[in-house]
Amino acid sequence: MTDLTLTIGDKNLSSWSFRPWFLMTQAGVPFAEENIALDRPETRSVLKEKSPSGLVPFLTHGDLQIWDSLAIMEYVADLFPEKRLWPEEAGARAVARAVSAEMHSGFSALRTVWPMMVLRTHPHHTTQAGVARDITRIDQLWTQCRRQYGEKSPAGGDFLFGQFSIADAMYAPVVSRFFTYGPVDVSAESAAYMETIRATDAWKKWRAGAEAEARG
Ligand SMILES: N[C@@H](CCC(=O)N[C@@H](CS)C(=O)NCC(=O)O)C(=O)O
Repeated sequence: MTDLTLTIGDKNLSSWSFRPWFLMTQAGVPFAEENIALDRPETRSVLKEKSPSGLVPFLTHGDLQIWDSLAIMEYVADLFPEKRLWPEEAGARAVARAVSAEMHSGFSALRTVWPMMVLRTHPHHTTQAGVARDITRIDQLWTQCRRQYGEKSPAGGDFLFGQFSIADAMYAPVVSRFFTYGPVDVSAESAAYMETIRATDAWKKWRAGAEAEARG
């Protein structure tokens, strides 16, 4: 199956684009990539013409268009069941979905005050209370996932649920933020998890893409 096209925004900035791109790249799902530069005078009209929601990312598969990062990843998981993009065990899968949904609908302080900027390091520090609360909760989630599922996973693996899953893709932009604005005060499990994400091929490829875009 090679007829999937994922349309994304700038690699330095577009955190929602990063998620399905990271998932599909890391899982070895074949797809073509289309880019729409954000923050340009023509961005609005291009998005309005091409994207069902006026936002990126969106996935095109024949006549079907799917907007929204999480829906795209669910669709990819359905198309490629052999990739096991959710944990196999029902309880772990339900928790992985809850963890992913919490990211999708939450952490607004972190997302607003610490926007993803893949190529930047320590642009500023802030002690804004909402950000601190979000960091605490994310640390708690990562630590709990690693202890209860990752470390006990029959298949092994250093990701949240052992083997790589959609939950990891949901949090990849948070890992990027923590490296940009950190250091953040997190558990040993969370710190190790951040290094696991940073060591993936998909992470390195996305970063190289951001650097290439910056060179123009
Ligand atoms: N809930 C959507 C959010 C998508 C979103 O907000 N995308 C941003 C980029 S990260 C966007 O398209 N912004 C349009 C713009 O900057 O003009 C998803 O999960 O995909």
